[in-house]
Amino acid sequence: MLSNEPGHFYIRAAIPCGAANPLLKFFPTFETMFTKAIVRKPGKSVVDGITTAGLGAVDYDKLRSQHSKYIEALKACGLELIILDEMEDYPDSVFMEDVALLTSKCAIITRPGAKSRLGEELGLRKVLQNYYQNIERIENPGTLEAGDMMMVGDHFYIGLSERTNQTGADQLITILEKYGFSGSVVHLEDILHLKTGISYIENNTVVIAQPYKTEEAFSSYKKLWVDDDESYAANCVWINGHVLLPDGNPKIKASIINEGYRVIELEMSEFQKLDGGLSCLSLRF
Ligand code: CIR
Repeated sequence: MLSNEPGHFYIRAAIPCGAANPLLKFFPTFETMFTKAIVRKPGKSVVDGITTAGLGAVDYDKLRSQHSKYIEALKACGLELIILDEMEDYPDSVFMEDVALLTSKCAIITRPGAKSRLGEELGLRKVLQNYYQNIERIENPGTLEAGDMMMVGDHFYIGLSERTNQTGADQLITILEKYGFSGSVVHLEDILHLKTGISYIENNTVVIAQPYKTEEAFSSYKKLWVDDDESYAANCVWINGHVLLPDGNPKIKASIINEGYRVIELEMSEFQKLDGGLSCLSLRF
């Protein structure tokens, strides 16, 4: 099936697709192709972003350089970049992923659960209108940050966290079903967002950290386990056969390469100080 709706399109491979398929290493068959990404430039206020990391002060110049390299990596994966201006009033606005969920049929503007982030989503409709006919939104009292959403084909896992509440999740599921998608919730504890600890890298495979050891929701996936000393790398990003990975995580890097993916390592120290991972920095569609 090939569909060219606004946003990403899907190519369903005629041959069985999966990491278990030894052909994958030689003939990668992509289920999702992304063509674009939206990022937001980090403002100077980013150094005051929300954090629990305790990793010290953010070096703004270094962060900007890391952000530029991130953009180059997205381009190297074949994406066209849409780069939005800084929002100095919103220190965490560089973490673009949280304010919208982009699907192949609609865009959903979220309603951040962190008080200091509420408002980051305003103005986004104007940008998304260039790419989507169907734009939905999460309404008060729903809260939802898209770092809590993990897309697996037509299904969306929704983490219930301190940022995403049941009302937000219910609203999202109603919207998803309207477009022929489905959604299910995963209860989170001691983790910021769902994707802080798990990333779907296509081919029925997840990169997954220990907090999800007993999580039934992911039982059917092939799992590449991330050890505790590399837990930050559980947030990685699949783009068109590549996997973006934070540098300094040799064990999970080797596992991902062994599955036939091309790994691009990126220095992320300044974003890690702000509890932000690789997926948080862009909306891919
Ligand atoms: C926050 O706490 O909201 C930001 N400092 C980090 C957001 C990370 N976003 C994500 O995991 N999707």
